[in-house]
Amino acid sequence: MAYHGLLHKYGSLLDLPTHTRPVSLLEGDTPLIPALNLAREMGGGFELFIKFEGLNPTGSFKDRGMTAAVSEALGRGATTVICASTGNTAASAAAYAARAGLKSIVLIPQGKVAAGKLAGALAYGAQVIQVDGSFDDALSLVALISEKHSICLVNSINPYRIEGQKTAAFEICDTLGSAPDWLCLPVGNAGNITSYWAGFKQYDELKSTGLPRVLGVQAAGAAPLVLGHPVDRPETVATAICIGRPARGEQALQAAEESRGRIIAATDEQILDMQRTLARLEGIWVEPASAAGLAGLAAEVGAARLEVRAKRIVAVCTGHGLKDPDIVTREMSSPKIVPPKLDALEEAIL
Ligand code: AN7
Repeated sequence: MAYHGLLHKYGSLLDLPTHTRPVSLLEGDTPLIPALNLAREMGGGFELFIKFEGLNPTGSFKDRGMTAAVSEALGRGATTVICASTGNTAASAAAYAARAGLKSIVLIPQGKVAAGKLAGALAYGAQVIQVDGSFDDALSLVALISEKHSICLVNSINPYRIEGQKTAAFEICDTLGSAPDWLCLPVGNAGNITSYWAGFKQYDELKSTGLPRVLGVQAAGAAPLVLGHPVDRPETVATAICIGRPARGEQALQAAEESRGRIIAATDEQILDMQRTLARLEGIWVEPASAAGLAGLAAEVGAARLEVRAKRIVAVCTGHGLKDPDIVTREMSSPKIVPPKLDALEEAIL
């Protein structure tokens, strides 16, 4: 059967107003890839799957919530959408707004957004404003301006973002036949973890698919939910999750507690190490933030803080490696140059 996108497939399970007018890029339906090599590297004895959300139309998981939020905004008669973003929300909002014929404005923290994300937002025609401040400053600003003017806010404070994002949990259950034992994922502004938990609970009530325990992972330099207080100057190489005051922090903590899971922090070194390992062992290249969930999992398993024997684990990889190519190339010396001669090539590679 032809695929018509998430609102078509799961719309009846999402709490969206009747005025909603679907705007879709055929997002979702992302693969759940078995990661045998990585599971073995972590010690083996369990099943590990990667939900590769970087394969969505704009290269990140944000497209799931954005199809819902922009569809609702269009149906309501909005003409302009706005968001604050560490990059992926910006690119997604810009793409869906373009498709809907809406104007999009995105606020990004100056100098802290990966090249592929900024380029995306510009390519899709967004008006991009850099804020001389953090993501959290930008989020406060868009909240204020959308209250004062008729501009639709499409950050995950917007409830329809959460509705659309729940579909990732539905897909995992549909593919596996039940919820996994553990779900691990990166946590920034905490919309995604909130949505997964809501989605799993809804599906369990409907289809008795069970509930996973949730392991949320923040970057150590931006870990307000681990520290128990906001972080005024968050710092991490995983720019996507460089967030000090998560809008849905309370709900993230609730998801961890209700699921008998937890929220932990991974260092930048652990995150970059996992990004490399995942690419080299599995052929799956994700952006740094997207490796945080797996980095946290590896640390917990390695320290025997998490019992994984015979368990089924799903790791959510939220964004594609192509979003942030600099992080890889800047650490490496540039590839060797040879003259166009066979003997020179032989000498270089054999
Ligand atoms: C790749 O784009 O907040 O905990 O403004 O881009 O739901 O915020 C991005 C977040 C994880 C964290 N992985 O998700 C934004 C933004 C990637 C991300 C997260 C983000 P949330």
